[in-house]
Amino acid sequence: MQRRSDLFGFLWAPLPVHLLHQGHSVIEVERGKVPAGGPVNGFEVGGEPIQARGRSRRKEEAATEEGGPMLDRQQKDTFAEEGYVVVPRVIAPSLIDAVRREIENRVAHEPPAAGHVGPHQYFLMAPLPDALGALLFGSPVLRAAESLIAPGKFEAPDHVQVALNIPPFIHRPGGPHMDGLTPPDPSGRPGTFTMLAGIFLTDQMSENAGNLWVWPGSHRSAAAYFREQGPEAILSLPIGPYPPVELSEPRQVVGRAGDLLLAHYLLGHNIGGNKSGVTREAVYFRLRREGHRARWRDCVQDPLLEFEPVAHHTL
Ligand SMILES: O=C(O)CCC(=O)C(=O)O
Repeated sequence: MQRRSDLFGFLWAPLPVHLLHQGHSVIEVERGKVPAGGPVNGFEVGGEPIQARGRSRRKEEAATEEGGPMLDRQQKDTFAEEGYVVVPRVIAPSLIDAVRREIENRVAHEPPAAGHVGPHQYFLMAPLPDALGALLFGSPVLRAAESLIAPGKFEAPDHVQVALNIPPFIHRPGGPHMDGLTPPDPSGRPGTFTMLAGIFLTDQMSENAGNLWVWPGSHRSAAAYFREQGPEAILSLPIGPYPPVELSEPRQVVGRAGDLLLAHYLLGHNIGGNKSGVTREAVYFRLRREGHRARWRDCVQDPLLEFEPVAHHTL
């Protein structure tokens, strides 16, 4: 087990959405020492996606058919157990291409500072640009995410995050964070939500290519902490934006353009380094199940409360 010991690792936390404007650039300043990541959920580092083995992988084909089954039992159980799952080939290449063109235009109009490396983010508020809205509403993404909360539905998200990671960025995160805490919602409520939906716009099949880092199972440890300390403890965490819990070894999430990451709100995660020659491009939607705002206290103590299809899972 890894115990977080590096305070410097917690200096960075995402800016709250209500303080972010289009084109706001977030520079991560944390530096830290973390053991190398292990095999990655759904994939083996540098290998073929496990889910994709034995299946044809035609370039212009989205993995999931309209109306077809979404996450299978194993993927749902993986989400419950590890707090995240990567679903291959959810978004059609034509949608990915359209979003990348939109991002290219935005970068041309609001570029990062000359010589900037590492994270560079755009938080776009609703109404979302067409290409970005289509990622969620014109693809199987929403249905895939909702298959974890059925019969629940998500509210329409009020923003989308375009997350670039520009090389060469020599960096290892010192520990995880949770989103929406520094500072919380203007209402005083912490900015909790149900699930992060991340869409890979570029391939990130090897480590240290700008990949998101996650701490598998940390959603369960965080929930145990809030059961013990009470949910309001989320607003006064002792060392940065994550509860002081035992952590597993971190993993770098790998996947290809068009793959979908679904991550539990409580899953500890952070920005990684990028030693590849390519800017990592991803888009994140923060999805909140209808009614979440009123029951956030229960959600942070009972990690599967909003996830009926996996609620049987013994944690
Ligand atoms: O750029 C990334 O992949 C990570 C972004 C992140 O950690 C966040 O926005 O909370």
